[in-house]
Amino acid sequence: MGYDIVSDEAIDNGKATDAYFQRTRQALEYADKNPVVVAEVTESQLPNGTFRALGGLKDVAELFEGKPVDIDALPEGTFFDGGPVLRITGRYLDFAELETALLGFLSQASSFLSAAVEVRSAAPETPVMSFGARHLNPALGQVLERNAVIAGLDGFSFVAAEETLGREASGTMPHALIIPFGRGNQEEAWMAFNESVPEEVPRIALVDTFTDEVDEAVRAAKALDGDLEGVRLDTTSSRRGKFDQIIREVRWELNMEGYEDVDIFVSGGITVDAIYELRDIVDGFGIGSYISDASPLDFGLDVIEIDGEPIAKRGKYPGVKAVYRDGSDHRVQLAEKEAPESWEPLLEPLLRDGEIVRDFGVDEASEHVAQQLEMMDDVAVQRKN
Ligand code: PCP
Repeated sequence: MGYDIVSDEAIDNGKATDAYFQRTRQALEYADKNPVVVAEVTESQLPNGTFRALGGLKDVAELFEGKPVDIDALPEGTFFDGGPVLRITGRYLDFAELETALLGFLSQASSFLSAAVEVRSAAPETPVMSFGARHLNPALGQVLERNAVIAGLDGFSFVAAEETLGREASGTMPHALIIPFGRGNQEEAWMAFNESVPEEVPRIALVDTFTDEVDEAVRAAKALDGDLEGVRLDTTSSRRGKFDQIIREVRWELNMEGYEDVDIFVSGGITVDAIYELRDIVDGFGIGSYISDASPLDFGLDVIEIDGEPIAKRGKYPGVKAVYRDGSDHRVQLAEKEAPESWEPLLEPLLRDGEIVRDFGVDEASEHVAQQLEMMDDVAVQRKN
């Protein structure tokens, strides 16, 4: 039967498109029109104070590989505020049907990346794991984890992303491991975990399954005496009350019993506000929905030049543009105008005549994000709500 997931082949050959692009081709071919155009992809045309981070370029490069077009784009992971993030130059009918997949690749990946960068900035010193694959169609799990890693998160849980990211997925135990041992037998579950999983897996016990977190945390510490590295509180929302107070109480009682070294991790519906509230009293976060549920960015593609002449639909700015950055200040202007020397141009070649002219290492992109977080510390990258 197969999954409802579009194949690579369908994406490559332009079938992952909206039907109106097929009509566009029919009409333009009928009228014998196939001009050389410049098209730009923007979220907002001019800076408006809202910063996002650009993801999805690896898949865009793959999509356009072999097509006779030139593409310039911001480097993967670049924080941007308005203006074109990508520019295509070529004959319109050489890429007309690819618009749908192009915008989808950029919109979804940039949504995950922007949310993950927001999370990273909220918890710069605290380990954060990406747990959101469960909320997505599995076809998107790898996109989620790639962007979590680029944002600088400390790990991810989705095993199918291991190969392309060249990193191992991490994780310890869900409630599904505890429940089969039965109420009151949590020790057996924690000990079975301790005795069965490879040494390098951190011993972190889930301590909210059947009884109070304080009770289970101390019991887990005693059961795995010396081996337990941490406890995880995934307290269900209906029982959460004041989560910070539950965490403080767990810390207090663990310390009182001599388990000062046992760390406390939290997960389940953690938002950026919760991160700010809890980051000084926990040792790590598992974050899923805050990143995976972020809205896709609203990118659009517009033709802004035909056969060398500026043109645009109403409400869009005609002419080929360049985007510049000076510290945290962004500026968009016509590319033909000379920019002040101190301004750094942000668009860089991605493809030349269909040949990919960039590498897409996650380490490089991650380093790029880290540098921007340091240099632009007055800028807040935000997820789209
Ligand atoms: C955690 C929790 C959330 C998952 C992580 C992601 O799962 O129940 O649903 O958090 P999010 O709310 O930020 O998306 P586990 O405790 O590992 O698994 P389960 O609850 O299924 O036992």
